[in-house]
Amino acid sequence: METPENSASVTPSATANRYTITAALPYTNGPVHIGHLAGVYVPADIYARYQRLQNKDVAFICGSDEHGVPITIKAKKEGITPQQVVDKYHKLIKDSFAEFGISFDNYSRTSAEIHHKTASEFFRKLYDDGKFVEETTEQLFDEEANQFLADRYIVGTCPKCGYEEAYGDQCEKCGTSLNATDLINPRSVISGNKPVMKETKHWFLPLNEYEDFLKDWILVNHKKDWKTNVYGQCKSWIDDGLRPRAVTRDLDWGIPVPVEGAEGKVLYVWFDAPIGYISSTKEWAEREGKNWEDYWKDEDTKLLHFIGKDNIVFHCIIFPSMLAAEGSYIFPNNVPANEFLNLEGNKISTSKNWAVWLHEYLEDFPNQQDVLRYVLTANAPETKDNDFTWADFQARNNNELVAILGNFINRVMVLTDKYYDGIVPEPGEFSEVDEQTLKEMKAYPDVIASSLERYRFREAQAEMMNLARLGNKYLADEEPWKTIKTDEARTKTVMYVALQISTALAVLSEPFLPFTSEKLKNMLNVTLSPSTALGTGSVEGSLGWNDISSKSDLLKPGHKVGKAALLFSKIEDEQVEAQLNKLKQTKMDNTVSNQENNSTEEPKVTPQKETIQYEDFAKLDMRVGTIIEAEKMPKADKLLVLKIDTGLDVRTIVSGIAESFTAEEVIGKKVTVLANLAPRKLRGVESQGMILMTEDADGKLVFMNPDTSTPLSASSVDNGATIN
Ligand code: B3M
Ligand code: ZN
Repeated sequence: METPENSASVTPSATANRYTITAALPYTNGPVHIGHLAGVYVPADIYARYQRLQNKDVAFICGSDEHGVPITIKAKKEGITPQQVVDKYHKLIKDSFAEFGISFDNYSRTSAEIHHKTASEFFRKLYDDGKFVEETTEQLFDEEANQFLADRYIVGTCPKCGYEEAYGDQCEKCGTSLNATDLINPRSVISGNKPVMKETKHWFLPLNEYEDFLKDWILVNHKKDWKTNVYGQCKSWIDDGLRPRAVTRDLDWGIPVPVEGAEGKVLYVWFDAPIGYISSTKEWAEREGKNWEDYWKDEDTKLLHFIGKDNIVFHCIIFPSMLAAEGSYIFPNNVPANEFLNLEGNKISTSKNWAVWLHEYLEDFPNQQDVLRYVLTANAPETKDNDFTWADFQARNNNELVAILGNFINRVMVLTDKYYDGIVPEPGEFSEVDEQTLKEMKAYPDVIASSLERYRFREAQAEMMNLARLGNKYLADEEPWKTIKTDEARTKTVMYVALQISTALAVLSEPFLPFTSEKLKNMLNVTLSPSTALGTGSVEGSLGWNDISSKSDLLKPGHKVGKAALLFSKIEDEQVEAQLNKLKQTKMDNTVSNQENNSTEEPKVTPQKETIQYEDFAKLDMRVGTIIEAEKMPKADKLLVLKIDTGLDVRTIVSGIAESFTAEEVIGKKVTVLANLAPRKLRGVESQGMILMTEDADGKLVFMNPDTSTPLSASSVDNGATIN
């Protein structure tokens, strides 16, 4: 067993008594899969259950995120209304969570009236207090669709990392939060067209005004206790400098902007969604007769946001700035964001159907929710992206859950029934081994708690399994099935000790394996305090987390336990093969549909642009230059910073060719330079022109240089973008 490294900082006395635990509101544009569970909902649930067992006052809050562009895109694709989309997936998602034992105190939805009201009032307060900057700016507009393009309606090249499929509000590759107008080479998701610029009025939250607050709050106060991935992302955004961010959109799906002169505009989904945590808390508090403000405005409440890594900027920078602007709220104490889970070596993808969907899992593995919870926690992407494989799923079930935990409990229950008719025997004198074993058992609540308080769920669960290992080893060493023939008194003591460990496991496994814990409690005939998701308060005779170390008899001699029931069953090779075949089929389907798409859509990828006149062409000032210096742009996969002698001058050009050429390779090359392209800044470096490139038959980039007389055609690449 490991001893806690810095238990001093996490002793229960240092922790709060009230917890508001939020889990990211899932977009209702598809069902939920194992990536969602592993990244957000299982760790959040473990934490909430654990705090309840500590008798803390917990509000575990979630709901469906029903606004935003992904939902309208889905509706368009399926030919139904956005409302139909959200109704369908809200139910599916809510059911999946319930089936997997995610013990939300409330699961609401952002289409709920209470949410519209809460979000509108929040906006209105900031508006009335003069916290917004109202500005008419030019935004991207799709003339064909007759619609402004924001967020996921627009894709283009990320100015920061060069990723070509970045969205209008965020690059999913490097996590940078963007304004749509930042994108290089933007194109409309609706029509594929290049947008035009059109004026429109919006309200901006001037994030720059919250820089000092954020610096102090995150960079000073939370440097030590936030996960390094979270802290690092925040630091880099703050260091890069924050800019005003539009919190309204020209869309017809969302919460109407509650001010005059804002007809046809709605709140930006990332403005309303986090307020969804507040409205969901209100809905719950109203139902339960509580005061919601205790959970959002009391300094003694610990607010925690469980999210995936792509949501960090919204929860650590934007939402806290909104809360600061409002003025009466507490700030999150921690944002334990996880990395991503892959599936069999590939990125989980809804559109490619590369996922294990929760509702499908349950069809194939009925009543085996805990197995999936266990494997996802054992493999949780806590510090880096991780891989889910079916082979690992099988191995962890068969070698750990069945062979260790299941086996131990089964032996204890069967022997207690057989020898003592299910009555806990009176122990004799404890041997040194017994004393040592009980002592070790009593140490586990603190050890597991220390990991949980630091959001190390894999470690915590591994320790819980170590307790089952302790029990298994104890039985194997003490062999009650042998001593029963020779030493009745000794056998009673051994069985008593084994029953205490079983009871400890019923309590300590509850956050991780709630269904198993439930069965175990029933078998042992004990109750937990407080029982799952049912509020607070100790019930006489029931067990809480800390009773494991403090109570002398967890199960008193004379207590009657029930019969053994199977906790886990072996997963057979055929079951694993069936899952792998399913994925193989998905891969084949994807290949076929790719080929189909390619054969029908290929010409669409690079359609010929409209005819231009010679006068247009004549405007291009092209020169032959020589690359005299080259270096890689730090932290950008694609960008090289080049110094080019054009004959006119020596100028700097930032070019997106680093994936095809090294800096050394290009020095001395002759290149064609478009010299009179308006300069633009990339990653803080001003690029003064563009070098022209083309592709060979294999799609490899080739310099259009005068020596090889490459034709001036196909694509030219620069400024991190492919200009077709
Ligand atoms: N719906 C993004 C997502 O599902 C978003 C989270 C909102 S939390 C306030 O990844
Ligand atoms: Zn990027």
